[in-house]
Amino acid sequence: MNSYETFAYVTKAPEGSIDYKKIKINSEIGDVLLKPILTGICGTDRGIVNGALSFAYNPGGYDFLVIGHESLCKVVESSDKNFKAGDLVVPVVRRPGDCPNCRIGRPDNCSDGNKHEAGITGLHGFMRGQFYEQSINLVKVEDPSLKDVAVLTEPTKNVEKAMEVLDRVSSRSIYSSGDSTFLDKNCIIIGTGNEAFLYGLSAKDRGFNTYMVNRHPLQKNITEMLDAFGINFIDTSQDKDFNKRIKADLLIDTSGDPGTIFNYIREMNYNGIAILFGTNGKAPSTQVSSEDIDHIIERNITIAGSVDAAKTHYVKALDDLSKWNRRYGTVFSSMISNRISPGDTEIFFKKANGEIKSVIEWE
Ligand code: DN4
Ligand code: BGC
Ligand code: ZN
Repeated sequence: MNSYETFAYVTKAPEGSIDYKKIKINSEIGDVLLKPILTGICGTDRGIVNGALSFAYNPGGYDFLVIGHESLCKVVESSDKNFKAGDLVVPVVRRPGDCPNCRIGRPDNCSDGNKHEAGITGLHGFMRGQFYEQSINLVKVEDPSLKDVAVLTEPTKNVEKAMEVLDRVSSRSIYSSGDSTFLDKNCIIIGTGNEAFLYGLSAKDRGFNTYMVNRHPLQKNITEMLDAFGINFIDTSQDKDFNKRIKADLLIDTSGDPGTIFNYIREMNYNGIAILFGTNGKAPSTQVSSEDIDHIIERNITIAGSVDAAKTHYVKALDDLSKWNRRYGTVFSSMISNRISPGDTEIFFKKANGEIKSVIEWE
């Protein structure tokens, strides 16, 4: 058991708040001591800080939660011979409970809710000067050229899991076109944040005609990046009938906004698959009509939730990052658009100018 003091970003869950201060960790199990290099800020962190995610809670014995679940860390010392000082690692978010899925290494599919998530549900996260981890929870970054982008491993692992969901669910019918590809299939991604970008790259890799939508224009640096990736952007405040013009075979929601989600689901193509991913406890409710239900049934539309991912998806995510980094170079690495010093708390309330991914730079 390790006990120590360190500086950390702390919140109170689920009410929300954010503070950067010295904290005391009373006891922590772990054979590897880590220091973060970069930690990413995502929609989930902002949701917790703003009190919009009711599922977040503090670890037992603490009246606060160290926030942060996206990180690239450096090993400081290790008593596990598979890790040595200087190694780059990404710690996983979810820690298993005792259900059948958790016992086979799939806590992402936990069947009773008794798992924990670092920085989210009952376990301290990674936005702190140092922490101890059990080596089983670490994924090594073997490709040194990923140093600048490996902080994106965690958000990318969610995309790999969702694509696994797509593969499973799509096998209920012939989902590809007659020529065996997805080249005439449409993927619509709701939202233009970091997860939407990673979904866009993955959908493009699979051959989909890929569209990202938001209800306002985007800054030039963002549209230029989308052009480089071959992803279309639609500003639905201008193109109000886009949902009727282009019908989705694959819909991915990163907004958590029920009204917007149903605008697309009620127009989806036959055998369409909607993957719901965004969570926003403060989004307004919407009405679903009997025609909407008929549409879903008569066209064999699947609506699937997808959360988190398993260790295998972190490994696949690292391969994605290597591929995208090689293919798109600095356009890809500039997805890490804003670097912040420890202590800044404003970034949890307001996106930085031109933000795709803001990170805290610890060293
Ligand atoms: P984010 O950057 O806040 O992304 C949300 C995106 O949705 C932003 O681009 C929003 O635009 C956009 N948006 C909101 N409302 C609408 C709307 N009505 N129409 C179109 N676009 C809209 O966060 P992120 O990319 O880090 O994460 C995306 C979401 O996934 C968050 O809700 C996370 O909590 C959730 N998430 C889930 C998992 C999981 O299930 C993992 C990671 C994240 P704007 O308002 O910023 O302009 O495992
Ligand atoms: C994380 C997931 C986690 C989810 C909880 C996301 O931001 O990437 O690992 O399960 O939040 O909603
Ligand atoms: Zn996240």
